[in-house]
Amino acid sequence: MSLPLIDVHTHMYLPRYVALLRERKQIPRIVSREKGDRLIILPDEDADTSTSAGRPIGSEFYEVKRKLAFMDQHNIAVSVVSSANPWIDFVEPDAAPKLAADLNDDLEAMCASSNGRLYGFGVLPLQRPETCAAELKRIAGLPHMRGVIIGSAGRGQGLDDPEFEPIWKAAADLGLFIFIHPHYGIGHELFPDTGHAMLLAMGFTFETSIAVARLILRGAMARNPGLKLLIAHGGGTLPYLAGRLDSCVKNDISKDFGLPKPPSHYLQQCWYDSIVYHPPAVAALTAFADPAKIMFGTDHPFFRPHVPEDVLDTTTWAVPEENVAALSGFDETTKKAISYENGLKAFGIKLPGA
Ligand code: 5CU
Repeated sequence: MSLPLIDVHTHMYLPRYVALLRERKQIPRIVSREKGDRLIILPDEDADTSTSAGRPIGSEFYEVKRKLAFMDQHNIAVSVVSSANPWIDFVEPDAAPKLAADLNDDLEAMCASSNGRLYGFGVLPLQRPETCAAELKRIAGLPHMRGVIIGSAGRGQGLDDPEFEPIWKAAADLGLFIFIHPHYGIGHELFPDTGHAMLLAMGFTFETSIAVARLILRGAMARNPGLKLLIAHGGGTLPYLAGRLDSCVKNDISKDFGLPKPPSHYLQQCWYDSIVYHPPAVAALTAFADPAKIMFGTDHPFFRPHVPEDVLDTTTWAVPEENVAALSGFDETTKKAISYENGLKAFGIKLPGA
């Protein structure tokens, strides 16, 4: 019998957000084409004027019944759903606080009617940082919300933006998770003509790594020891580069970061999803991070299999399969911990029916 799964990295574009993307003429947007709708979100996709720009978007991106069908197909008992990139980054600052609150209420309502199958990470109006602590406080009162998803770029100045300090403090005080996820990627000029592959594999993972490293080096975790960061895609490159980061900080004759502990100490306090695909990568992650802080994820509905729409919900997707297979070398205790026990504990939830 396969183990039940708790999926902590799984996205949706909520219907209110989809309506907004359909109205837009600029990136991010959804365009209707003869062969179906296309979702255009990534920076480089803006330049592509062909009918195959972006990626196909079907209702698996925004209908809750499709999320539940995917979960049933892959033995996922509970999902902690987050809005997908680029969240509300593009929204005018004055409109952002209300839109964030509306989306957070929509997500709570969706989770509340799921019979314990769905929980959520909300969004924050980062373009108005002074409003975020209050929204976090409001979110903490919503029974199915467990934190917020934040893009690695913040509002464009990185996560060590001094205006974000109240966000870290409020999240730590309220016990809410901050799920750090990439969107813009870095190094675009270094990989021309490589489709989405290099941006997603390298640009996204280094974007996340640099954002979290900056946050730590500027002392946000040292100042807020209760801060719970969940870092996407196995922490990008951080579990592998943590020793190098420690050494470079220690040997930097040009700068004293004034950190009470080396960066790896703070990285070891973080939570990580297990979306790294290969056994050696999960081995590196489990060797570095606290094994009680690694949790299964799928990145659904991205990386959709190329099958006709009418069989999609009964098709086995590669990403969950690969990430379950990547755990196969571990003992039963570790497998159980990553598959579901760590998620249950971190988010204070029960398996439905338990
Ligand atoms: O395929 C993609 O573009 C993506 C994306 O944009 N965000 C994500 O989380 N995964 C894949």
